[in-house]
Amino acid sequence: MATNRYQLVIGNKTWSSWSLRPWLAMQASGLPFDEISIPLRQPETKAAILRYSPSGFVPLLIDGDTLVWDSLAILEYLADAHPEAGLWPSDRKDRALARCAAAEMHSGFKELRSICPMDVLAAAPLDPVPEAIENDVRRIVALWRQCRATNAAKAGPFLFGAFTATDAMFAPVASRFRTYLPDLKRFGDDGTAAAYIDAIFALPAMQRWLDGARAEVAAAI
Ligand SMILES: N[C@@H](CCC(=O)N[C@@H](CS)C(=O)NCC(=O)O)C(=O)O
Repeated sequence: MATNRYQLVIGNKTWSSWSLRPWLAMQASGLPFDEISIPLRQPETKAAILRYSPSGFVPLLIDGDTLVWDSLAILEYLADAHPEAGLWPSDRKDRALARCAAAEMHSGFKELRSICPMDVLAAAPLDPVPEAIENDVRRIVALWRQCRATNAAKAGPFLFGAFTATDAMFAPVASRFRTYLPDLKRFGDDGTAAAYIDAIFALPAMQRWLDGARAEVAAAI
C-alpha cells in the first residue's frame, strides 16, 4: 500500500548506479517516497522490473498514473514538479553548464563505466590504471573544476554550491573514484575533485544509501 505521492523503483544499493541518482536527489531534497527495491542479477530480475517499468530498466518513478523511467528524465520531472527544491542552478548560464555536465554523464564515460562498475562498499584501487579510462577520468576532473569555478559554487561544497541534479548524476562517479582511483592527482586534480568526493560522501543521504547497501549485504549472508 503506497503511503506517499511518489514510489521509486530501484535496484540494489550496492551496484545500481542509475538508481542512486534519483534516490539521492529525492532524499537530499526532502521529497518523501516509497521505495520498491528489485534485486538485480537474478534470473527473475527482468520480469520483476517489467512489472513496473516499460523499459525493463530501473530506476522508475511512479507519480499516480504517470510513469517516468530513466534517471535523467526523473530528475527533470522532479525539478519541474518541485522548483523550490532547486534541482537546477538558478542562474541560466550555470543551468546550461549543469545540464551539459549531467547529459555528458548520462550518455558518456563508457570506458569508466564498464571498467569500474559501481560497488559502493568496495575499496579496490587499480594498479596499474588501465589506459582506456584515462581520458574519461581527466575529462570528469576538468568538468568538475569548471563547475566548481562558477560563482554559485562559492555557496557550498557541491558542483554549483548547493546540491543539484548534476551532483545526483555524478554521485556514482564519486563512488567509483573512491573505490578504484583514490588518488586523482595523476589525472590533473588540484584537490577540487578530492574535496568534491568528500562532500558527496558527507551527505547524510549518501550515508543512508551506504547503510542500505550494508544491510543488503548482511541480509544476503
Ligand atoms: N539510461 C538508464 C539506464 C538504466 C539502467 O541501465 N539500469 C540498470 C540497473 S543500474 C538496469 O535496470 N538493469 C536491468 C537488468 O539488470 O536487468 C537510466 O538512466 O535510468
